[in-house]
Amino acid sequence: MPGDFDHDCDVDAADFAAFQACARGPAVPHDGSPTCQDSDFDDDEDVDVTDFGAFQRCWSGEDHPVDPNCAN
Ligand SMILES: [Ca+2]
Ligand SMILES: [Ca+2]
Repeated sequence: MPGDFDHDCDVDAADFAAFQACARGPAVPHDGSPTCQDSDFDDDEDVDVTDFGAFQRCWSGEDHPVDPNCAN
């Protein structure tokens, strides 16, 4: 699921921590790890505020299932 980096079907603070670890700002390439590739919602090789916007749309809260289409 988009934004669900720890694969427990929600998007919550634990997932945000994983996202933050990849966030380096616009035009700074992420490290290429699977988590960072998933954090790069718009597939432009960075994890920046645009990706954070998509992450926010996917935020569901602890133990609330994420919408599979949230990032669209
Ligand atoms: Ca999660
Ligand atoms: Ca990006």
